[in-house]
Amino acid sequence: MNNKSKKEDTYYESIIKKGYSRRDFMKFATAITAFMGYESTMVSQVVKALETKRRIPVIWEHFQECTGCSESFIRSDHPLLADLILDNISLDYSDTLMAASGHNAEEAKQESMKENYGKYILVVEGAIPTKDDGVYCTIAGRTAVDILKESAEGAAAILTFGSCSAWGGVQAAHPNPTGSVPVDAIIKNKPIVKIPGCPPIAEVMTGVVVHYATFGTLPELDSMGRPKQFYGKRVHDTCYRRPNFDAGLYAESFDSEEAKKGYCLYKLGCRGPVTYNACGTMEWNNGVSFPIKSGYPCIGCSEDNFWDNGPFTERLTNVPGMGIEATADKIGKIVLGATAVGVAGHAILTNLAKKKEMNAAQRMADENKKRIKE
Ligand code: FSX
Ligand code: SF4
Ligand code: F3S
Repeated sequence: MNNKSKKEDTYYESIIKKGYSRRDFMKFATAITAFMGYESTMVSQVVKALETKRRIPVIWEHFQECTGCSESFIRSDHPLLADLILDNISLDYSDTLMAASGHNAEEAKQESMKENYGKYILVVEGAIPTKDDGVYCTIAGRTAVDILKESAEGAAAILTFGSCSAWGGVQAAHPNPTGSVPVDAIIKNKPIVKIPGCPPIAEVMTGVVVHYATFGTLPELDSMGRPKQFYGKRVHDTCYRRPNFDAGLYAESFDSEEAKKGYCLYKLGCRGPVTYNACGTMEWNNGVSFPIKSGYPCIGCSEDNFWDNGPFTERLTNVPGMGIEATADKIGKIVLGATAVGVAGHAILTNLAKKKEMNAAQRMADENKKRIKE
């Protein structure tokens, strides 16, 4: 941490110094290109950037949160990536992940912020309580509001990891007793990238950090400040149960045969149709599964206000913007319960013409079931 010789190395140099081979490096470059959401044709550009760019310091603040976002982040499934993020990209300060503690840690942060003024990335996890002068979250005797303002001042950009720092999170749920707000309610003069999810997918978080580290620019954002490559589609658009939704095949209870067969979980409350996230394509734990694949409906954990949109097992009455490929920008801010296309109407398939479609969907559900078993 805060090691000057490391700061002078390019990413490539530091990777080689760690004892990795050129071949390892190339594999790594291919993996992070995919994490960033790019096609494999971008690998050579990523290689070039890693060969020439020097590390970017990261200051990582934790406020009102459960630390699930850090837990998710450190499970990025690539050893070299973990090395790069946790060491060479360097967390100059993270009160969860750094080795230093107490006064030493606070001094290291001050030193890094001064030395890297205008250049470091500020990662924020957790919401910021504003009620009663911010007393509901203090670190080293200072309020979260105070600390955030100070660390934001010299930041080149701010990444809000998790729905808490992006939207306010569960702390801001009605009646929001501590007056919790997201980062952009306090910081108005810095580029802010929102990476919501409770927690976000590990590869999405690392993808955004590595994007900035390799290209020196922020990824393209949607109108709500989320990177388009990860939040451009609804969970519903990439859900493997989608053919069953389209065919009107819905599970009626959690323990039913239909639920196991891969029938759609819409009637069990699934928020996939109004949730923008990459769970359907990237999945979790190195692509092992995601809530819907594990048999539980999406609760919309990456959406603003999701905590007040329960009960989660109650089905949505209406779903706006049912076109596949619909993006958040096209639909505008999604409000659960907004009027547009009534899913309930869509669901009722009784005529014979639909029978064929249902049989085809049934076959697909069986194949999915087989896939899940494998
Ligand atoms: Fe919030 Fe992250 Fe949910 Fe938890 O730190 S987004 S409560 S997973 O951990 O901030
Ligand atoms: Fe998948 Fe949910 Fe959409 Fe059904 S409603 S297809 S389970 S995202
Ligand atoms: Fe969250 Fe829904 Fe994905 S609950 S983890 S956005 S499937």
